[in-house]
Amino acid sequence: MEVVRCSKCSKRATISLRHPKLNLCAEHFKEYFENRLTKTIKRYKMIKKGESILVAISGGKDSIALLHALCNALGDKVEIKAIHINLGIKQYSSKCLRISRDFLKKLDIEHYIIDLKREYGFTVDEAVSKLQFKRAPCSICGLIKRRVLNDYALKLKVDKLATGHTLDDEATFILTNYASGNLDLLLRSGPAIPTKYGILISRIKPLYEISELETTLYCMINNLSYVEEECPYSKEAPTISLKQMINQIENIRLGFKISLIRTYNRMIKPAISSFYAQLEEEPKFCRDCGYPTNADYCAFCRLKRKIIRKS
Ligand code: Q46
Ligand code: ZN
Ligand code: ZN
Repeated sequence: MEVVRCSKCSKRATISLRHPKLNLCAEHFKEYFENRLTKTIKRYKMIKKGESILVAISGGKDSIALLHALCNALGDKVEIKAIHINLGIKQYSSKCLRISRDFLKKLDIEHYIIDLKREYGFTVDEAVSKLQFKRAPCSICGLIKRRVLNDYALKLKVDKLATGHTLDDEATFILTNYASGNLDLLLRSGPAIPTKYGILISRIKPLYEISELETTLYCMINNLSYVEEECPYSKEAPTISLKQMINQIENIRLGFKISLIRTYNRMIKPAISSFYAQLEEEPKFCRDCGYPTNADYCAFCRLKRKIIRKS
């Protein structure tokens, strides 16, 4: 049987990528992954030297790979901190907490574990059970996570908040919102979202051009443990099957996902932005917490109030 050799050295290749077409040994795959990360950061001007970055760790493969690669590639150029939120989702959150805590302990960086129940008075499970007929669980959970992360990024006075969103997440997000014509959400997405009103922290997605297959391989090669089971609420969300369908298209048309997100950023997003700029209204700020909103109270404060009312 023919031995496949690494495209960079003569060692036996352990990984074969289809796009770009590369056969790599473990060492060169690590190097390739970390180079891709720094190239993505440069391409979208995500980080400046000396900035402080707060990385959100869920315990899943993407955020674990992100933090590990970020420390290796940029640990001497930027200040890296990490945060994990215990969301209180059945047994799933306990696993996420255990894996995140073990991983963070091994890294020599400042990190924070936030207990949603203790700090905000409710868990995602409680929020979902009280509001289940009004909103999908992932939409409730997403709102809570965005808010908690922003609150702590402000408290810790960091420059940027980094999340583990991958190429697969972004391609799925773009196609889903094209289909529903949700221009507002599309506009709020992208690889680097600047700070706004002095209260919304700048958000970056260093894995924007890196696939989930690559983050899985990176974790395996580096012996990084991650939560393998899916969140129980993800079964109700169509994301998993959509991702599979997008990967089927990728198998037929190599480079489809990258081309989709790059075209969106280069051509579609600027067009939507200029359309929305004409419609932009004066910002309002929540009467309770001061976060921007288009109503008297922001979505998070309204959600909190509903949960308390139903308790
Ligand atoms: S944790 Fe939360 Fe995810 Fe679970 S409820 Fe949905 S959004 S699936 S990444
Ligand atoms: Zn090699
Ligand atoms: Zn508010």
